[in-house]
Amino acid sequence: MADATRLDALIVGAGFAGLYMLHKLRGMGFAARAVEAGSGVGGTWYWNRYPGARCDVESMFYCYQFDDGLSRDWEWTERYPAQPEILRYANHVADRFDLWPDISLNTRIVSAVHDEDAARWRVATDTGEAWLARYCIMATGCLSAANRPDFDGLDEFAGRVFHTGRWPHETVDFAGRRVGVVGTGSSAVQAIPEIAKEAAHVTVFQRTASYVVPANNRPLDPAEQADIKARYPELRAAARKTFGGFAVGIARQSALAVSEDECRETLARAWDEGGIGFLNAYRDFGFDEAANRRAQDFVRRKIRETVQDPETAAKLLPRHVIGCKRLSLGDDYYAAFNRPNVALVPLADDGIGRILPDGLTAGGTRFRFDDLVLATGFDAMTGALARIDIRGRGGIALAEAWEAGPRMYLGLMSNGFPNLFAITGPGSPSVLSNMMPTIEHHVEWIAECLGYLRGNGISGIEPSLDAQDAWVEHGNEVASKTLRYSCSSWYLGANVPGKPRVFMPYIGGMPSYMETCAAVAADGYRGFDLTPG
Ligand code: NA7
Repeated sequence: MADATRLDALIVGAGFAGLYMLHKLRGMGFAARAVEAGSGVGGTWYWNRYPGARCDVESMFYCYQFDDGLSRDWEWTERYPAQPEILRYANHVADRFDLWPDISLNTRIVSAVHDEDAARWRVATDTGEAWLARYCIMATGCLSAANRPDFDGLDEFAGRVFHTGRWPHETVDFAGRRVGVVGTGSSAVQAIPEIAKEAAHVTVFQRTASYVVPANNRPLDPAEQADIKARYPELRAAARKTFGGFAVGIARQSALAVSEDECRETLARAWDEGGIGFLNAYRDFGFDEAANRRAQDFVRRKIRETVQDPETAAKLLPRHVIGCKRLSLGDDYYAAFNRPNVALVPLADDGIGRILPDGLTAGGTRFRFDDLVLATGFDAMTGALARIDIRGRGGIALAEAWEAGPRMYLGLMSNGFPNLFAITGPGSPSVLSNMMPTIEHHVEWIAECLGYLRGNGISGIEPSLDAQDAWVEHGNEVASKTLRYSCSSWYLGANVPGKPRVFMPYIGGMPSYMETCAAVAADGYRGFDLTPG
């Protein structure tokens, strides 16, 4: 470590969070560097290259707002951006702001250890490089650590194994192949119809049936795009006032205040419009079980109408609260099961039995295929941090401090880990919101904070235990009032065996969250201990 390179700020990750953080800090005169495990920038959109990968937030709002020139010049082609287009956008941003000289690619951070005497983070990489940084900023993403189940026999599978979140860069040819897909979450919902177009046969192994509403994707009309751009200031300001920072707000009316027919008509309009706004059609889908059942019934009816074989349709009917797990968007998921080359296998409680060289067993039945696609999601929100050996004051490991679940103040910092920030960390709205403006909000808060520390001769910042405990308690309390607690979702860590069940994102809504963050800063970083020097 003797020849560690000194920096003001080391940023872990060069996805949208890392790119903007780097740009922002460089602009303030800080010596900053982003270190990225991938061979390119883009984070989520670098790794998730599976067929059909597309964002479920509309293009015109899934983009940075910090630079008017960028907003003006970049043209999106579709209502929802496909992965290659988002990746091009990330690369355009890196080019436009000349970020490349300060990004290390193909470099994975393996450890970050706080050196109390030096008041610096000693950061080591898998390439043998070392950095000594005053600030360490985790821009590691919420859905970046792939969840690869430890299936018995997986290593013995003779064919190709793909994880949707670690898709190869070269084109994968499924022509003439029999493909097994495990998982029916958002990634599978997008990938299955595309793979089925090409493969000889697809067998889908479903543990939990998903609610899928149409995206209603379409090309973006240039006039429509120009109109939205012209109205960006007002539209973005309006979005900031919505719960999730999306372009669509939540209706004020209860689903139970109208007749069943009227509710169905409203939902039919939302269905035809497409998008995650479907669940915003009434205000209480997220809070009231009876209201929620109306939306559930609506989608179940749509599944029965779409899927021709009644037995298959019945197997596809979800049973849980809608919106409890992340709602999936897809225009052709249910219809894919009408294809003669797609079969659905609901898994019993004992799940996948064993992977065999040419397939797998489940429920005592043997299924044969050539390629295995694991659409099994992510160790969300904490996984990417847990995979780095992070040690704070007194050598305490983050994994140990978070043994019973993540603990952060405002989802930004954790007690015992001075000068270590997370962008969209657990305890912030993150995955419940539109990630782009949410990322920008955190980046700007952190940048302002570092500017404040520098301007006031402060060398260290760390949340007090009291403030952190109160925030975590508040987060739990808010979450307990919603229906999100009622199913096994990745929001709760329930998809990863052994992970503590804690509702990780903050569900109090973006407006109040942003207000709190601003008030904390305006109050001289209330709840944080500041170290002069
Ligand atoms: P998700 O939404 O976590 O979906 C993963 C799917 O894989 C889901 O159907 C899981 O069933 C299934 N799964 C996970 N582990 C297993 C095992 N061990 N056996 C069988 N099936 C399993 O991940 P995605 O990548 O689709 O989407 C992640 C987010 O990206 C999404 O929410 C959007 O925000 C974008 P389960 O439901 O846990 O029973």
